[in-house]
Amino acid sequence: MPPRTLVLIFALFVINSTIARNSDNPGFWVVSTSQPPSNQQNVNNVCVTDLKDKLKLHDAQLMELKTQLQETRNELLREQKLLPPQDCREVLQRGHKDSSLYKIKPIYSPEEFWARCDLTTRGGGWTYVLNRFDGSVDFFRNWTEYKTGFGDPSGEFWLGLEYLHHLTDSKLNEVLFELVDWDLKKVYARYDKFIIGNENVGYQIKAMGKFDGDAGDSFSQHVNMKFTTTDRDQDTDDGNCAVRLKGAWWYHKCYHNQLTGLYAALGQSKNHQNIHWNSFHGDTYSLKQVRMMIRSVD
Ligand SMILES: [Ca+2]
Repeated sequence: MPPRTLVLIFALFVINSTIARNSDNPGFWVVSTSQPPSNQQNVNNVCVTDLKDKLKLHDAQLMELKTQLQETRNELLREQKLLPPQDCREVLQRGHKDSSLYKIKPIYSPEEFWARCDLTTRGGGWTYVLNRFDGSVDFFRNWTEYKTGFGDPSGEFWLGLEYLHHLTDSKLNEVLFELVDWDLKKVYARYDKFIIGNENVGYQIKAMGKFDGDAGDSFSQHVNMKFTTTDRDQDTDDGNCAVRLKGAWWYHKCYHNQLTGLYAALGQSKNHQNIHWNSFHGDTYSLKQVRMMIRSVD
């Protein structure tokens, strides 16, 4: 018998004597050790648990990578203008100059929608939330209408709480209020952060940033408040502020401002049911024009 064959036979003998079929795990071949089988099984169990943990971690990392890939893909498509801009700031960044209506789609919005953009005020890039200037649209509406929006985006209108949530959820936003009295004096109030929660939390104001402006701060008192309409009372008052004040808002008990109140000429206070901003003419002065707009800052 050739020496190489003898070596192979010896090697097979050694391997065969050091490997045994594990009776508890018939699917596995394990190296024999001097440890009792129970210890070996413990070691195996620890290994399996460790592998499962690693698989879970890898699955989570894979999901994260998929999300990043999708976002990068969307970003590229937007850059190539194959996807609508996310908001009016992106409309401005794409080179548009006309303050008009544009189709937008925030990242977390399931659908695209028309938005009115102001591309000139204070650097431009603002998405309208509310616009009132002649009383042509009735703002005394129910929950569904405030959720989905109403009015004419070219005229007086309310964007809709659902869209406002998607916009502020997708990017960090600031909010601007512009107020005009009957002498055409214009003032503003700006807050450098504005986040609206989803419908499950009543479109609550989750965050409101630092104030600046010459209108005075009459909104930060409303932070953490949920939205109240005639048919959904979520304010902190014993009654329903929307019913009493003929509007709908993030009332507390009840207001420091109300931009959805009744439209009325100067002096017609209508029991505080008019459009007002307390630190600008108080709550018995009905403002002539009001705009509420948001702009992404990141
Ligand atoms: Ca109440």
